[in-house]
This record gives sequence, structure tokens and C-alpha cells, in this order.
Amino acid sequence: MKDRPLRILTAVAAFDGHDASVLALNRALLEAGRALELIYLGFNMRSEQIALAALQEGADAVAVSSYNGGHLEFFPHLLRRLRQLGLAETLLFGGGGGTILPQDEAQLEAAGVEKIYGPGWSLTAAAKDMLERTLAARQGRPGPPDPGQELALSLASGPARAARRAWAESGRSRTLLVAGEGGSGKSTLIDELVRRFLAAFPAMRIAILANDPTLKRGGGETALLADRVRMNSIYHARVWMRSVATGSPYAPLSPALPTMLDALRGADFDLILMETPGTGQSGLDASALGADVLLAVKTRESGSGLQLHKDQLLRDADLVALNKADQEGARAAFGELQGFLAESNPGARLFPVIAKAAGDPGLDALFAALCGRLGREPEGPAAAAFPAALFVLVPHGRRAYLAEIASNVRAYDAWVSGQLQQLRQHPEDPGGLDPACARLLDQWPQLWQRLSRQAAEAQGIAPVAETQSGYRLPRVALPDPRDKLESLRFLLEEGLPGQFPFVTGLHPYRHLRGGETTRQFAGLRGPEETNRRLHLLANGVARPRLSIAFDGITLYGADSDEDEGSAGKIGEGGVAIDSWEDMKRLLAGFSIPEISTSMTINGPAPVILAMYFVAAFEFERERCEKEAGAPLSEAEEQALRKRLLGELRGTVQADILKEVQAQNESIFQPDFAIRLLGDVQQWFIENGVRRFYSLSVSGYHIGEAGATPAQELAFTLANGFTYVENFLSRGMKIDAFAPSLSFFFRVSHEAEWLAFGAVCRKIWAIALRDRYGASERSQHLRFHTQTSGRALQAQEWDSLNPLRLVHHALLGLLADTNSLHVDSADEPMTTPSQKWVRQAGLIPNYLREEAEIFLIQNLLSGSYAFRTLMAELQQEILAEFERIDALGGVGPATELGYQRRAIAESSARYEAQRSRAPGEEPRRRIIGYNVFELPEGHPDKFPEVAELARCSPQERELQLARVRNFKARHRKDGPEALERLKQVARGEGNVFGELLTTVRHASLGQICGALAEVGGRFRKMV
Ligand code: B12
Repeated sequence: MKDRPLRILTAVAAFDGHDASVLALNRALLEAGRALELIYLGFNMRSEQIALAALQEGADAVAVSSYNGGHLEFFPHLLRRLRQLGLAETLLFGGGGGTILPQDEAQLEAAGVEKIYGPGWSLTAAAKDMLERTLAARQGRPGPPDPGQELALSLASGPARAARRAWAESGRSRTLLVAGEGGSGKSTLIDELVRRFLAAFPAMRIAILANDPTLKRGGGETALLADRVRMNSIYHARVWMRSVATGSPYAPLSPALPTMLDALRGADFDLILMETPGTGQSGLDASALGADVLLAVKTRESGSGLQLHKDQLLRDADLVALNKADQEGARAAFGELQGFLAESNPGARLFPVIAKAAGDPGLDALFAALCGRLGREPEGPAAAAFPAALFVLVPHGRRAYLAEIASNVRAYDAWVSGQLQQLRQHPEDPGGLDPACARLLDQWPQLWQRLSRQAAEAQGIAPVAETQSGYRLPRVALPDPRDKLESLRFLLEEGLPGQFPFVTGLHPYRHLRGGETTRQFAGLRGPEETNRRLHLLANGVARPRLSIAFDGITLYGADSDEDEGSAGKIGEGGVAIDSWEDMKRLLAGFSIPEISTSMTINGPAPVILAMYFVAAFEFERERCEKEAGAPLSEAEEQALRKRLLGELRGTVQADILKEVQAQNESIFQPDFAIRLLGDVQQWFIENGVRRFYSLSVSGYHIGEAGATPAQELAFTLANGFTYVENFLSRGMKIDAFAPSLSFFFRVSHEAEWLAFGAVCRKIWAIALRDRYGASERSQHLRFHTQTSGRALQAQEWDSLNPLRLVHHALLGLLADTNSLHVDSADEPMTTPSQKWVRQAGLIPNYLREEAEIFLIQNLLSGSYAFRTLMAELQQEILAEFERIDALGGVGPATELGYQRRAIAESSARYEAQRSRAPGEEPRRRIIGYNVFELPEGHPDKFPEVAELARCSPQERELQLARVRNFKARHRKDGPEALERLKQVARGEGNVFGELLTTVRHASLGQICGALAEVGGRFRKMV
């Protein structure tokens, strides 16, 4: 008999979305050549949830990655929870790159963690080691080989029995089989049904058996069991879920299912839901399972009438759900299904549902009918109405926007080469040129003269800069006007700085001093400590540009006191903000109208932004009252508010699409989250907020999650165009919002970074001009750049990372970025300490003030290498636009997980390339990491980190006390404010407008909880 495959459960720790390593680890485990069933839980998993899943899944080992700090508290808490559930023998593995220091590693292993894999381990080696350790541990205690018997045993275990005793209701188990193709949304639908069952029947006990296929890969038979990722409702005392592998590649269902069903029935579950694997279920015989109700899940892709006639499941089904009913074409599919069922299975009932939406009426109707069939409640209304279109990200008529933009850009290039060809063929007769080109050429000699002087003088800048050796360099290097062909090429392909297509930059002349471009990311410990860091960074800077990092708890819209096991994460990796009062502490001592503040916050962005606005207002009010020596009248307050709104400057990231695709900080159902974002922008327009960017469309996180440069740029620009389409569809005018959009990219070691700024500015400008008819200001693509953190290494970080940083910063400046953050050399281990922040902050100043090349603004103009790279990168980006277009645009592609998969594949490739297999040449050479390395144990290999930015227990206690105190003070007014907010969110009102009041009465966690009740919680994706 075959040995039972190992069952390993992987997850990312609570309030942590760093899943790049665990996703690549999953792949390495599945490719390691062993029989394995891998259960993946997803990111942001609390220790209670992980331990419960380990119990229910019968896991031999649990592997958790933790990057957002607090590991010294989190892992021991998880170990305690595992032991409490009787899982003392389940091995616990961990990793978190350089953030888990060698001394932490030793401490955690001494506390009972089997092994922490530090930055010296490649993922392939870590996976192999984990499997060997797990196998060795299991050999000492072989369990029953049959998964059904094993499930029965775990159900009979102490903790499971104790839980069952607490369950009140008993009766006959009913079984519901949910069948449908892969991608039809079965897991989402099951989760929504479970949520409704739990709410409607307070004593009902539910078990779920989710089947997934076993595949042959990497020399072993393995299964990736990831249904838990999609499910939010299963971590509940009355729910037991087991992920089941089919056991062999061609089996439609696990042969152990009947024994498993018996075990669950024996354990008195009231309702057992079985989910079929979806793919490869051609041989599925549902009748063998004796289900009481068969629910078939279909989508518009389920096929035409002919296909339907071949589908036995549809003939047997009691209920049929047409999921994703909001998609174009679903109505027609509904009609076909209706016709088929009327003819072939008249007893079945059909429901159009949108499982992803919160409180979908179609799903409510299906639920009512299901209750009826399970003998619980009368059936609902006989007919289920087809839903009116819900939230529409991009209207159907404009769905081809990305393909159209790609052709706009290609058309521009074709027009340029046509013009150049014309001039090449008739150099003396430019009359055949487009009149605009002829004019450009005509004016060029004078413009050339003027550019060297007047434009520069207008900005108080000398047009010519002198080097220390006495060379007189032009600030903008331009082609000789006598060379007409080259002049026209330059003007059309690159443009003068400040002129379409803005390849050489948005502004005619850039200031020489470097201070303007820096915007260092800061956030550590409590609000006061971060405030001190912000003052340090702003010291001596005329108009400080702050950039705030929030801790994991804040990023997930929770309160510091929400989860005991994650208390160690308070103030780690960013500042802890629970209420508007914390925001005020954070900004103390700054003159708000004089600063510009960038906030890296996404899911809870509207709430944090409202806190910022309220804190800013309170500061100004206090200042005015102090000056006047009296409280402000209502009219004065109004006037102050109006003035301040026009003055507030900054950016809030708020880019939900890239959260779903890469950074994993979504907290609401994406459609609802994007509506909130639109509310902010609408409110800005209506209330004269002109200097605050409501959205920073971010590629950085896509890149750091593992995307190639071209993927990062393409996905990000595509996201940007999607927001444009969405805002237009809400009736906003392009020139009212386009200038408020900004972008955020990474720079790293790949050659493509030499051309990224130029290509992105060009694509944006052409699209905004030619497709959207936008003004010149709207055609400007403004972006912030940050050097890549993932390119930095823990090995010899103090001497080697600075080399990388200077190179990356150089590329950022060559791209004429509008602002730049240079990472610190100690980035792989901790929030940057002061010494390394200073070094990082001064790198751009070194490049622009001490080094001389940046005296010339358009250093790359005319270079063959630059132009070749531009052409290649542009081609790759446009091809990616077309791939996304073929999937229906950014919204549908994101829902399908296209970008996530593409990023994860590139990320795993990157890790494999940098992996150091003994005796093999690495495919990606990284100095000091896989080539030119110091020997193991060398004192300089992992230099000590002198200053760790970790929150002290006292600071944590202070934060906990503050949030508890805030909630206590608002016990009465808080609930009323939250109720009002929910009303606005349910209706058509502007949620941001209401939030400006709500934040004065409720904490971040309370507000996000209330909004999630209305809009639905985010459902993770693999
Ligand atoms: C990539 C990255 C991101 C990406 C994450 C994308 C994603 N989907 O994963 C983005 C840009 C989105 C991001 C965001 C943030 N990040 Co970040 N991020 C990193 C970075 C650069 C690399 C981490 C990584 O994934 N490396 C790739 C892996 C494969 O390699 P590795 O880390 O060397 O790990 C090796 C081994 O340890 C082992 N391993 C790792 N994990 C595990 C797990 C198991 C079970 C096993 C067996 C092995 C194993 O495998 C690797 C093999 O070589 C680090 C800094 C750094 N250079 O390490 C910061 C870092 C982890 N981030 C940090 C922070 C603070 C954040 C933010 C909170 C910032 C903010 N306030 O907004 C956000 C939070 C995001 C979130 N949702 O939680 C801090 C954490 C600081 C701390 N703990 O004190 C770091 C250290 C940077 C810094 N110095 O500030 N980040």
C-alpha cells in the first residue's frame, strides 16, 4: 500500500502580506519529488486560524513566513495554540528573510520551532530540508494510511470532541454536493452559503470537504489544496473544513470520500458540503456519494445549448447557480440554461448569482431554496430575477481601452517614422510634411536659441553649467538645428523637456539641488517616535516631503488591540495608527500647509485620509485660535476649512488594483473599495482639493512581489488607464482628475530601468492626448521612484548594498523621476536605522551635487542604446496590454488572477535564478550572495545590525491603552456614527464626506469593520 502523502500547511503570518517567499516555497515543495499534499492558507493569517486549520487538515507540519516583525511573539503564540489543540507533534517551520535575525532564530528554535530558514537558504534547499525533517518525524509515529480513517481519528481527538460537546443541535446530517468547472467560483459560493447558514441557524454545525486534483509533477504525486484561501467564513467554532486530494491524477474524486462522509456523519455534523475538484471531473458520478442536494455551478462560459445537452450534472442537479451574472453575456447564458432545464430537468431551479458581491440578492434566493431542499425553511420566491448590472469598473462599450491605447501608441510611432521618411526622401522640400512638423522645423533654430536662455532664465537657472574643470555644458543637450532630420527625430520621438511626448522629462529645466527629489519612507514604533524620525528627515528642508509607512495592523484596517497573538506587530515596519488622535501625534510640530505628505495606505486609505484631514484641520484651528486669542466662530471655521482644503498637499496610495494583484492589503471587496476611491476623488473635485493626489498608481509592489520590469510597468499603466475609465464612467471630466493621479515605480539592476521613465511618460502622454483628448497638464505622467528592496541582500549588507543603491538611484535620476526614495543598506533586516537612512538620503544629493554628469538634464537623449531599449520595452508593454485586453481588460483579468499568476511565476524564476546549487553556476549573479562570497562563519558575512527599530513592550502597552481609552470615550457616540456611515455606504452618498465625521467618534478597526459589513470583506486569491 502507498504511504500516505505528507500533508504540509503553509501560510503568511497575521497582518502580513509578504507572500512572495511562501508562494515560491509552495512551488519548490511541489517540485521536490515527494508525495505531498500542500494546504495553502494565504496571507494575513492569525495564529488561531493557522492552528485550527492544522488540526482540521491533519497537517504533519506547518510552515509560516513572517516579515512584518513581531515574530518573537507570533511564533511562540502559534506554538502554544498548536499545543492547546493537541498538536504537540506537528512541526513548525518559519522564515522571513533577514528580518528574523540570527539571535531571533536561535531563540525561536529553542522555544520549539523546528527550523527557521534565514536568508542564507535557497528555497529549493529549504523545501528539501523541510520535507526530510517532516518525513523523519512521521516515521516515528505512522498514522493510518487511509485519509478517511485519519479524519475520523482527528475528529475523535480531544479538542474536536470538546468542541462537539458544546454544539447544541443534533439531527440527521444532510449532504450538499457543489459541482462545477474550475474557475466557476464554487469556493466563493460555498463560503457565502456557509456565512448565511451560520447566521440563520445559530446551532448548525457545518463540515466542508473540498476536493482538488492530485497531479504528477517534479517526480512525485502532489496536490495543491488552496480552497481555504478564498474562504472567509470557515474559521468559526461551528465549521470544520478538510481539503481532500483526489489521490491519483485521473480520479474525479478521492476514493476516501465515502469513509470521510461516514466519519463526519458520525461526528454529528448537521450539514456536509462537498466541493468537487472542478477540473478533470469528466468521470464524476455524483450519485455514488448519496448527496441530498446537488447544486451545479455554471458561468457564462459553460457553453451553448449543445454543450449543455451533454452535461449529466445539469440533468441531475436540484439547483443550478449561474455565477458571475454581472458579466457581459451572462444574460444570454441564463436564457440558454433556462431553456435546457425546462426541457431536460424541470424540477431544478435556476438562480443568477454574483457570489463575490456582499449580500447578493440572487444568492439570498438560492440560499432560501437550498434551505427548503434541506428541509429547513420554505422555499423562496419561485422566480429569481436577473440582477441589474452592479458596479461596473469599465463600461462594456469601452472595454477595448487597452488594445486601443496600444494602437494609439503604435499609430503615433508610425506617423513619426512616416514624417522622418518624408524628410529623408525630400530633405530640401519639407512641404510634404505634416504642417505641424513643418512648423516645428521652421521654429526650431529660434527655439534652440531661446531654450538655451529664456526658458532657463525664466526659472532662475543658468542655461549653461560649468564643471570644475571649466567645461561649459548645456543644461539641455540639443541636436544641431542644421541637421533637420535629427532635429525632427528628436522633437517627435523624444520631445524637448516639458514637451510632448515628454520622453526627456515633464519640465523644461530641473533644479540642480538634490534635496527636492527625496522622499524617505518613515514609520516606526508609536506616533511619537515616527514624529521624531520625520523631524529628523525634514531638518533643514524648506518644504518637507514626508512619507509615512504604517504598521501591518493599520495597513489591514485593524486596531492594535484586535489580536493577542499579533501584539508584537504593533509599530513594526511602520507606525501604529488607531485613531485620528494618533494621527495628530504623528504630525505634531509641522506646519501642515507647508508640508507635503505621502501615505502608503490602501485598503483603509479613505479612513486614514479622513484622519489626516481632521488632524490637519485641528492643528490649524488651534494655531489660529492661539493667534487670535479666542475660539473661532462657525463662519471662521468654515473659511479656515475652505482655505486648508486648497492648501493640503500630498498623496495617498489607495491603489486597490495592485493590492489585489501584488501587495495583498485589500480589506474590502474590490468593487466596493474602488467605489470608495471614486468617492474620495469626487469629494476632492467638489471641495477644491487640488494639491492632494487621491491615488498613486503603484508598480513598486508589483515589481517587488516578483514581476519583471516590463510586467510591472505594463500592469501599472493598465491599472492607471482602468481608473481613468472608471472615473470617466462616473461622469468626472478627464482634466478634473487626471492631474491628481500619480505613479510609483521601482528601479533595480535590470537594463530596462534605463528607459522606464521615458517609455511610461510617452505611453501616458499619447493615450491621454489621443484617446482621452486631455489637456497638456493631464498628459503629464508624474511618478515617484523607489530603489528595489528585493535586490538588496543580507550578506555583507553594509559594504555591498550601498553599491547597489547608488546604481539604482542613478537610474532613477536618469529617468527624471519626480521624487526618489533610496532604500537603506540595512533594508533586508529592519526598518532603516538613522545612520543608514542618512546615507540613503544623501545618495541622490551625491549624484546631483557632487558628481557632475547631472548638470546635463537629458543625458540619454539621442543614444542608440537608450532608443533601442525604449523600443523593446515599449513593445513588451503594449503586448502585455493586448494580453490583458484579450482577457476582458484589467478587471476581469485581475478576477481571474492573471496578473498574480504572472507575477508569482516571474518571482519563482527569479528565486531559482539566484539560487546557489552547490557546484553550479548561478544564472543570476549576485555579488557576495552567490558569487564572490565570503565563507560561512566569516565575521563580515552577516554584519550585526546595531540599531533595531523594534517597538518596546512599554510602547506597545501605551498604544493598547490609548486605543482602549479612545473606544471607551466613544462608547456612546461611536455606534451612532458608525450606523450613519453604513447608511451612507448603502446608499448613493459620498462615503469620504461622512468619514470626516465618523473618524472623530470611532477607531480605524471599528470603521473598517462597519464598512466591510456593507461592502463585503476581501476574499483572497492564491
Ligand atoms: C518584497 C518585499 C515587499 C513587497 C512584498 C510583495 C509580496 N507580495 O510578497 C512589498 C513591496 C509589497 C512590500 C511591502 C511592505 N513591506 Co516589505 N519587503 C520586501 C523585501 C524587499 C523582500 C522580501 C522578500 O519577499 N524576499 C524574497 C524572499 C524569497 O527571499 P528572502 O526574504 O531572502 O527569504 C529567504 C529565506 O529566508 C527563505 N524564506 C523566507 N520566508 C520563508 C518561509 C518559510 C516557511 C521557509 C521555509 C523559508 C522562507 O526563503 C528565501 C530564500 O532565499 C524585504 C526586504 C528584504 N530585502 O528582504 C522588505 C521588508 C520585509 N518589508 C518591510 C515592510 C515594513 C513592508 C511594509 C509593511 C511597508 C509599509 N509600511 O507599507 C509593506 C507591507 C506589505 C504587506 N502587505 O504586509 C520590512 C519589514 C521590517 C521589519 N520587520 O522590521 C522589510 C524588511 C523592509 C524594510 N527594511 O523596511 N514588501
